[in-house]
Amino acid sequence: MERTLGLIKPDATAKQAHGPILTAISEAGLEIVAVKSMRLSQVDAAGFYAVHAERPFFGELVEYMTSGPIVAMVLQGEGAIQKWRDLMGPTDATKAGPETLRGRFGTSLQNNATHGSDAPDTAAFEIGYLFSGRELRGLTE
Ligand code: FUP
Repeated sequence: MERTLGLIKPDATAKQAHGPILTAISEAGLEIVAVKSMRLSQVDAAGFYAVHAERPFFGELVEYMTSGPIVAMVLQGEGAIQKWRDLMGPTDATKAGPETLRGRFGTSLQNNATHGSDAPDTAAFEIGYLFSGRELRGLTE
């Protein structure tokens, strides 16, 4: 069983897309191990996207990711990383088909509605960055 980190980004939560997105995840056969709503600080967002720190779009990406609430999810299943990325569609929402989540809810390369880890090592980093061990075991009160 593989795990991946999924995010519903501020543009999608602003248009109340988290309901249909969670439904699509369940219909795709992915298990939602943990889910929570949060607002990232600038430091949180910069650390999450540290791999992009030298890229020209980094500042705007951090601004956007801190512009409103997000929903963070740990998704589990066979081939969960690729399954979630297939469900999201390509990074650039303007190139994403209408059957994909980015095609349905995203509007641009930056405002692309969702995030998903791209490999097992990034999934482990991203899950650990946003979730504690007790949240993953359902032990929060
Ligand atoms: P993805 O793996 O699909 O999340 O895409 P990347 O890791 O390549 O990029 C991370 C985020 O940076 C994307 F969700 C969108 C944003 N981005 C831009 O805003 N501008 C760019 O030129 C490239 C990526």
